Amino acid sequence: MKSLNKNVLVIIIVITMLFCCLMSSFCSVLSFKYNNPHGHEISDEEILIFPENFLWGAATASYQVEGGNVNSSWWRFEQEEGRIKNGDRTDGIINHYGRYEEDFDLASKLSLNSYRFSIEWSRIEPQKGEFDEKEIEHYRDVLQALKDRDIKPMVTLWHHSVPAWFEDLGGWERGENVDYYTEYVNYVVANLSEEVELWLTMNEPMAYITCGYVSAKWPPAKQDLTQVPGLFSNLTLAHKEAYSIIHEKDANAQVGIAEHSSYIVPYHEKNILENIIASTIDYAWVHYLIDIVKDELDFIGVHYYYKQSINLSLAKDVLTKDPEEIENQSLDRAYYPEGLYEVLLKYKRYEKPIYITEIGVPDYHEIDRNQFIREHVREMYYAIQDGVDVRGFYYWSLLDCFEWSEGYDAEFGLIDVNLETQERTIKDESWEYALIAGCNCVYNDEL
Ligand code: IFM
Repeated sequence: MKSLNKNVLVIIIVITMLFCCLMSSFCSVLSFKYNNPHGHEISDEEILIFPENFLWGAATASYQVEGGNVNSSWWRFEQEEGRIKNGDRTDGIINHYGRYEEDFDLASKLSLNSYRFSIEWSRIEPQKGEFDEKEIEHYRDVLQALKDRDIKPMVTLWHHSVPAWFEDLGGWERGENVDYYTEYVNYVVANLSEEVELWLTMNEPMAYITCGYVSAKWPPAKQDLTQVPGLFSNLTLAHKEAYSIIHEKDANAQVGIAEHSSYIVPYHEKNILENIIASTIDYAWVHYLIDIVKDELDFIGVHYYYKQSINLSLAKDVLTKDPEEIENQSLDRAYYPEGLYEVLLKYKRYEKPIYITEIGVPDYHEIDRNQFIREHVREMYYAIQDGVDVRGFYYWSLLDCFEWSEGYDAEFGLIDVNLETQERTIKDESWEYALIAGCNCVYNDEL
């Protein structure tokens, strides 16, 4: 009976997804035909000013910056031959765990008033049911160090890395394992909720599913599409449970989820099929999940990095890297600031506050980070003008860090970290962001 129920549930989820995708595509094609809402008017103000109390921050994730997370699934993975580019390792490299005070001093120099970071589940609960007080004390110290500098924390409870024991028990594949996550969340929230108002229950669940179970570039590195519906329903359930736990402890807390949203468009604007595929992927990748958890969301965390085009005239790589887009790429990413405006407008329908919880560019590429940030901030300004309630912007990332299977090849940081000496230096290309954060405004260079 139990397994019958589970199968029925999976079938219902798949049918609902397909139905929603089709409806969304249909509506989007209609709007493409009759009301193409592309772009915005350019302001004639020289300086574009943001709402009061706007949060200007930077983000990191525990596994990518701390080092020494020996009980994580990722630790095991990075020791395996050929998993990480150049055989890069995390231990003793960035060491934010030991140097967070210094890093926050630099964040203050950059005029940041907020910092998004994640708690490492595998530190807090290194073995099933064993909670490590010393580690929760560490994060209490981190929060205190932020408070001393007037930097508001945004805390992610789970950012890609899970304890190895959790993965061994089947991880997010098994519905009953959601309870392990809620026990961990209970423990963290009971200990830290007095110091935290902004929580993210999880980071980019769809990226976790895709990289862990489709491309198999991340642990548990399984290519197994049959797991996808179950993972999806377990993760959305985990979010809902965490939402309730946080609110039971603190009714004023603000709880969100961080979503990876690229700007997906038809390569040929008038090609109906490309339009349908683009909006179907957009719906399945981002909005389906939000539709399911929207009653348990106080805000939405939006990540925007690049544009992707659907080009059916290509023999392969239909979700394309077109030649003129590649020109602007690193990590196979096509930068397109205007896409941020379009993506934000799509979130307007939920009528929830939005924080841009990640946006960033690595620095091995020609793109000037000052310009990159200025242009994206400007697009965010226009989205606010057009009614999207954006309340904060977090650059990814504060520090150069471990870019998962890409190792240290992609250095996104506002702050350079010397990988041998751990010495920190604010990059020249980060100062414009400091100006923006300091004045709560951006220079309008489109005039
Ligand atoms: O480094 C990642 C982060 O962990 C999740 N969002 C995208 C970033 C850059 O690729």
